[in-house]
Amino acid sequence: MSLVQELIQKIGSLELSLVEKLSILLVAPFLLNALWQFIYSFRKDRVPLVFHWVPWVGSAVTYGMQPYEFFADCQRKYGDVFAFVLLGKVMTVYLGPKGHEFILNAKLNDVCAEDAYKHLTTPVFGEGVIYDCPNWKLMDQKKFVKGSLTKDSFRSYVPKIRDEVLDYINNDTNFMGGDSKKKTGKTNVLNSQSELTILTASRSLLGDDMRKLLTKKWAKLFSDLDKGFTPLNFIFSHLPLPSYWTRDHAQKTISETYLSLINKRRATNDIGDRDLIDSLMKSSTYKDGSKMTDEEISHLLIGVLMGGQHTSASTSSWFLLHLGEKPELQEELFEEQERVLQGRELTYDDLANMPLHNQVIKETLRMHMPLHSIFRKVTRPLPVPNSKYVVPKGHYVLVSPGFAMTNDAYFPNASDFQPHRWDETVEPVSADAKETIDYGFGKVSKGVSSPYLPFGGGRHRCIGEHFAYCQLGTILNTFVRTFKWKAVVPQPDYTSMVTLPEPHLSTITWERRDN
Ligand code: X2N
Ligand code: HEM
Repeated sequence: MSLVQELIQKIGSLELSLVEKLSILLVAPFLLNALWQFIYSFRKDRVPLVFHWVPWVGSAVTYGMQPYEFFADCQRKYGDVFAFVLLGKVMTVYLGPKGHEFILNAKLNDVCAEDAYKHLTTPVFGEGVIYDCPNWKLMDQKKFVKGSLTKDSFRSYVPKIRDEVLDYINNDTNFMGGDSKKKTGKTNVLNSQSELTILTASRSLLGDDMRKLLTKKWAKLFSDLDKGFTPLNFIFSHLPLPSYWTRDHAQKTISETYLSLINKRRATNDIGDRDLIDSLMKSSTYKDGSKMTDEEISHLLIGVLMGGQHTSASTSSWFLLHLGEKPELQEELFEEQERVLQGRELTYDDLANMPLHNQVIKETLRMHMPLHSIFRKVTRPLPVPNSKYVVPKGHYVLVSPGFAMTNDAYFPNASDFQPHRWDETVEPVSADAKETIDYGFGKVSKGVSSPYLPFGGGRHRCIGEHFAYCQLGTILNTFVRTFKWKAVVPQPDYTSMVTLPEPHLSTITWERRDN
């Protein structure tokens, strides 16, 4: 008989009224949980655990609402290393650059990203890719995708992305709705930027055929899939809820559509150098000689598009809102374009000559790193360097570069949006920062102790950085060319997958420059 059953029986046999017995049963879990924490606090080999009243839930609400405030609070009480309970999981946090190193450069044998993410990602992307395969396959998949994200491909993407943005601005009801006489208006950027992101990413990475499919009928499917990519899905991968069924149906329909395009291209021998699909069809042989199946390619396409969607839409929403508070910066950006372009249309190579545009993106990512928490599951007892602590197998580690990036200790006046803080930044030239390492998808920086890591670091580092800068730079250029706008920057909402601006307050008021 379990201890709990025994306790319940003991309580049952006590000479108390029913109400008294029930209240003991209700209160007991809380008291036992508190007692357990008290005893646990004596273990000198364990990271200090943040006290919580509600078993299982733990600190979920304070963390979920304001993670950076929660971390700052814990840092004051416990220092840079502490643990908290998040919905049944024990999360060990290590704040600051040493934490970046500890977690992002942890050994493959000690921590595991698959076990932290696969419940969320596999039903959305599909089987056999990203976190539903061994790590060496992920490294190869990242190599395959990265192989298609070249300067040449970006050169062909910039005019397509610009074309999509202009078409959207002119014709979508979020902006001019086809009325060329309309000179001013209000737009919810969260709506407009998520649509613009999927349109521009599909047109460039998936090609014209897939872009043409993005009509009203398809918008529903994409939104269904999207609704399956939330923190709720991170906590519960399968629940008997309609949003879970529509997620599964959308995954199936979208991957079948990608698969039929792959089949069509193969059947007509129509494989070129147009997009990511062509590229994956030509090079997706793993290092052990086996090939990705076409179905796996279609799942990888979903994963890559889904990842880029949330991060990029959030970033462009934020920069539009911040620039809306800084009309003088909009003018500086406009002048930068005039100086570089002199009336020409934008090309990819121009983007490199527009430092202020890139600094706007860089500063936006500093203040609003889309992923406020990065997780790994611990698979082997993991000693915390320079301490007596060991993180046991089965616990999780959490790293938050976004915490350092919004901290005055590393970025003076961290809460001010100042793209000019990056003027004349010389990248760190310490030996540590210059050294690189290749985990199988190209060279990345070996050290990850920079406080600025919006794209993560180590073997799971992002490969989408250059595509994101290409897409975001082109969107920013096109907005600055077309509009002047005003906005008030809202608070971040941390309860979604990425740190979004508060949805109901994400409006800009624009006026056309060619008034
Ligand atoms: C219930 C407050 O809301 O009381 F996508 F090919 C594709 C990122 C996983 C973030 C998990 C938990 C928030 C609880 C709030 C690809 C581009 C990737 C990279 C508590 C009451 C996927 C889970 C978010 C926990 C926050 C990262 C992404 N580049 N994309 N209480 O995945 O990279 C990809 C990679 C994750 C999270 C959370 C709560 C490759 C509440 C209120 C409520 N989080 N979260 N990507 N919480 N409450 C990606 C790595 C991977
Ligand atoms: C990984 C951020 C855009 C594809 C990551 C990681 C971060 C990140 C922090 C590391 C996750 C971890 O360690 O658990 C961002 C930001 C983006 C962005 C801030 C935009 C502003 C993109 C885009 C793509 C992409 C556009 C695809 C074209 C990936 C992939 C990984 C990754 C494949 C590797 C996942 C792994 O190895 O576990 N990204 N990302 N990302 N990202 Fe991005």
